[in-house]
Amino acid sequence: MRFANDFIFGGATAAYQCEGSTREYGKGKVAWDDFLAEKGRFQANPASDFYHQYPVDLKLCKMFGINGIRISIAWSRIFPDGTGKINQQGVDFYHQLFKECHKKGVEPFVTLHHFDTPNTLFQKGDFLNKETVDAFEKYASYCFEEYKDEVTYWFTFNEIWAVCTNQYIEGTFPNGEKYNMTKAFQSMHYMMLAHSKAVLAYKKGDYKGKIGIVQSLEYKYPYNENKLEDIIAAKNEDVLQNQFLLDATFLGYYSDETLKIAQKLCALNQGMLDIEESDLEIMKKAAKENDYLGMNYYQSRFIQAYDGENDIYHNGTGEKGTSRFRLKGVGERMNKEGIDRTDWDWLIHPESMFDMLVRIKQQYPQYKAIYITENGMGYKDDFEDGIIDDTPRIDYVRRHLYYLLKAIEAGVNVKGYFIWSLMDMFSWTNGYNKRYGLFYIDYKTQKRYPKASAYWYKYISQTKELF
Ligand code: BGP
Repeated sequence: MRFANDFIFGGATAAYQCEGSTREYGKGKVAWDDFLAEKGRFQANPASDFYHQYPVDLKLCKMFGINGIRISIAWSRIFPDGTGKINQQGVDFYHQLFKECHKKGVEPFVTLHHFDTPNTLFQKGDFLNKETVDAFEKYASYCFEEYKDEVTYWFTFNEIWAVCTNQYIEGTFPNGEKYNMTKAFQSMHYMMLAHSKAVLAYKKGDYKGKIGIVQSLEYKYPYNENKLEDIIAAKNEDVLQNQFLLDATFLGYYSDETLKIAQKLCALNQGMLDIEESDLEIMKKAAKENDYLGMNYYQSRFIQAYDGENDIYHNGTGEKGTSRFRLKGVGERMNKEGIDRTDWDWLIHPESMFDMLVRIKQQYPQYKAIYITENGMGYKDDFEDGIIDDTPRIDYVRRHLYYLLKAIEAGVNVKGYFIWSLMDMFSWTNGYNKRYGLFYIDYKTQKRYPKASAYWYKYISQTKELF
């Protein structure tokens, strides 16, 4: 089996993780700026200095057969306070960037929000406050019009689940709150409302391009598939991360099963989800208009029933075996014999990508197309004698592409694959020793070096065959 000739072999980036210049050129503050400074472990400057180095990165794309790039616009570069005053320098920067993409024959796939709500809105409650929903719609509409000649492929949000779990359950994103299921669900709902409003605004504008959303999905298997408690635990986690957001995306409402489980999980915090009928009206209209789903896929989970105290520990250093994720009344994530893990305890389980793709086709037959918008392996790359041998990363990607091809064979319409990441960059909760790039970055000099995976990826994109 081969990849279709128009298949996108892309590389993914995100503004805050690669641009650097976080407080320069008129950019407004985001909550991360202070959060990282307080923690004192690492910061997002200069990161990969994409703000200045993008011509180099796009040249590398062209040289290495990478025909698509995921870029996100930093909302606070355009609207430093989230709404109101526009920062022309920021507007111009993205014009230049998109123009350079086209000059190099690299199609930009542009995300409007990748974990970086402007601080002014964040401090007022972020997406728990409907003011942010409306501000997002305005920002999105501004970008649709401003960049209509340069951007054909839009995504509203990157990984609503990651935002909400890390902000309100795991406590690894600002403001570091933990175990608040109700806030996580409520914020997911309002972000889906914001997505829906932006999709409808785009379609109303009658632009020539397409629009969708990026969700981060993980297949949830019961640890013991013969044990009812584990089956229930796996379903809890599935609704929490996958089904709640997939329902909102494809149906525009929450199925009875989804709602029942969501309310059960909110009740664990004596909370209740507030979903207004008028929100659902908007979401139902928008659900029909999504042109594609972006699916970020890294790993699966094996869940067993858990009734002890909440206990989450994030392995942000790469010390294998230190992660814990146990949520009272929801479930506990387990390792599984025979399934290897990265140093950050992410399970390497490529078959599960096939299971997730087929599930979407079966459960939501109305989906139109899917792009794998992120997949890749965090690895402690060594730079030895000018050679960066990242064979484990090549294996990881090869095995995922194999199951992706199998899913296409099974009838799933997958149009492209973006490796996370194009080049090494800042990792939100892990810093700089967790590298993902096809291109190694020496952060002192900002020089780029192709890793073995870059040469391998080039070969695949040129031949359209998997080796
Ligand atoms: C996704 C995000 C990316 C990126 C990636 C790797 O959730 O969309 O921004 O960071 O995961 O995650 P990490 O950097 O935590 O290893």
